[in-house]
Amino acid sequence: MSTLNRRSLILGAAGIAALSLPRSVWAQAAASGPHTLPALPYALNANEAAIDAMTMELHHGRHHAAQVAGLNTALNGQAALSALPLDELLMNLTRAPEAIRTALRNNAGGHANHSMFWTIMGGPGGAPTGDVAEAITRDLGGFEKFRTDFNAAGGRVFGSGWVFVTVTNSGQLAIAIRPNQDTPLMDGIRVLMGNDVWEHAYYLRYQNRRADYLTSWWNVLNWTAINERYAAARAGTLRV
Ligand code: MN3
Repeated sequence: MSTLNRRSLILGAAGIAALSLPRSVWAQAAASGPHTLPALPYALNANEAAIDAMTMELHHGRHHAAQVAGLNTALNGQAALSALPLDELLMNLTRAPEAIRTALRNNAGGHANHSMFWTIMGGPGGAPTGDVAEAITRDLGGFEKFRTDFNAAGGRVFGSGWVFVTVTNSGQLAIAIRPNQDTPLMDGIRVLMGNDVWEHAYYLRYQNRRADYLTSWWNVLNWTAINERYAAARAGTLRV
């Protein structure tokens, strides 16, 4: 039996068992759990060229932290689901008990999206480098067109959501948008990079001017980190 099939059986059994549990089990708060808030890989003021330190502190320390806590709460008592890596959890949401599926979607999605988001910033911005630069030229029409199209896509997100660049295991890039905390990972598609266009990501400095935030964001990108993600995607080791 393959690992995947064995996991499917385990999840299936867990789902059946979970449905028979009283509703109050879902409401129990988990003080800790399988998922943890990653530390920022730089100081809170490292992205001042686009994002102020107070926004970074609230965004990471409150918003993202709340999603990690919410995810662990939703997973309370879910041994099989708790054992899954975050990306596999997102790829298997339909196997989760319906009572916790929305909480998992929102909180696991948010945890994955923000974990990616922190790692691709803290850099000097500028033009893309390395293999990513070549892929952008090949698949997205060059850096200027890519940046214009990406910002336009981010502007089209109605309400709250994300704009991403997805990557296949052969290195093909594409721009994608998702509402709320949804992620292409839910569709089995890997994420190279992405920008958070929820108002909490930019409102303190930019108020309602999302377009200005989208434009400034490129000034703090870390193309070295993005190239590392690109190499991992092609090696089949990129997770969230
Ligand atoms: Mn956010």
